[in-house]
Amino acid sequence: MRGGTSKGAYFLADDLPAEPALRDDLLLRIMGSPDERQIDGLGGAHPLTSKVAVISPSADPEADVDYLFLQVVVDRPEVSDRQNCGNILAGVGPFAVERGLVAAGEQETSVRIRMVNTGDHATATFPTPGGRVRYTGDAEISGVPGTAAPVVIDFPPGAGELLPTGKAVDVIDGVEVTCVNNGMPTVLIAATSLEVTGYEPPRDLEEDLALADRLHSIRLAAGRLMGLGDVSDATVPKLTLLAPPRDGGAVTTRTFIPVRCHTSIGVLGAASVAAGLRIEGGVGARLAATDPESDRVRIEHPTGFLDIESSLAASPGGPPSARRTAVVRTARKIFDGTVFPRAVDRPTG
Ligand code: NQM
Repeated sequence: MRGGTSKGAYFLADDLPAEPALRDDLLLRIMGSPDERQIDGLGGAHPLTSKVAVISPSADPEADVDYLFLQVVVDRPEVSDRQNCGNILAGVGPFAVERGLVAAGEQETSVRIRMVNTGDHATATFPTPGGRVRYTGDAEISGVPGTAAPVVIDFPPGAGELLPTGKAVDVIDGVEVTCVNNGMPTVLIAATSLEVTGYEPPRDLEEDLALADRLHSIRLAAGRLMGLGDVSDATVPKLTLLAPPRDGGAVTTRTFIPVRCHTSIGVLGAASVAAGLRIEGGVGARLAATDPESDRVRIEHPTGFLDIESSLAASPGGPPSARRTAVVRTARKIFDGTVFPRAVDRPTG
């Protein structure tokens, strides 16, 4: 399925081995990793198209289904559960209805989802006229051609700290950063403090090897400050370069996930950016144009913008916390069938 601006393989948990090492080995062979072209599997040779959702009925009374997100690394034999994905999340509700885990409503269906990676919850609402998922509609999201049915996703406040380092600003390698987590650990950096404008195309930024070195070093240090430990092999925290808006939004972004530069922006990444822009004294507040009267934040990215509703709750004497986050995405069923994984390699000779 396509979920938002990502694409992945969605599985019922029961159809995969329960043992994580066996499951991951199978998923690598299904997606065609490790191989930078993923030529022998379903993966699309980019982190945004090498994703897996594992869905099962939930034992949590607050949820209908459990959603485990797995990032299948393209060019290394690695599968990571250390991050969540709000784009792939957009396909979880429709998948749950298609597979009979949740009964469809006559007009629309709301599916309560427990996101296993973080323990946070989300509710996805989408049209199901006559009890069948409708994928067509007039919602448009930047980064996806055409229009489709809206999937409205609501996120109640998560359990973690919005400012995991306890500070609005940390200085790493002489660069001011704001470390924020509103569903996705993200390091906000003013693009100009890394000698780029923040308006460059993703490919130009990816080819800047000096920039890559600096981002790598900042990320390792930020990971430790954020309590994530050694993140050299993890896909979090993400790094978002910020610049003043150019198209009427609140801010322009270029997000590293964490090596490739996102062609748009992740949903939970955007949730973290939106919340981060409202942190008093943070690097985002200085250059963003947020409207204090409105929860709506338009985040510009390389292929357009993402609108997100984000509000914070002040806590007297302490850092603020997230109150509510909501976003509109779309999703589409692309293929339903049997996948034939690459066989386990046998030694030759
Ligand atoms: O932040 C890419 C994506 C994502 C994650 C990434 C996402 C999110 O666009 O919620 O959706 O940051 O690796 O799919």
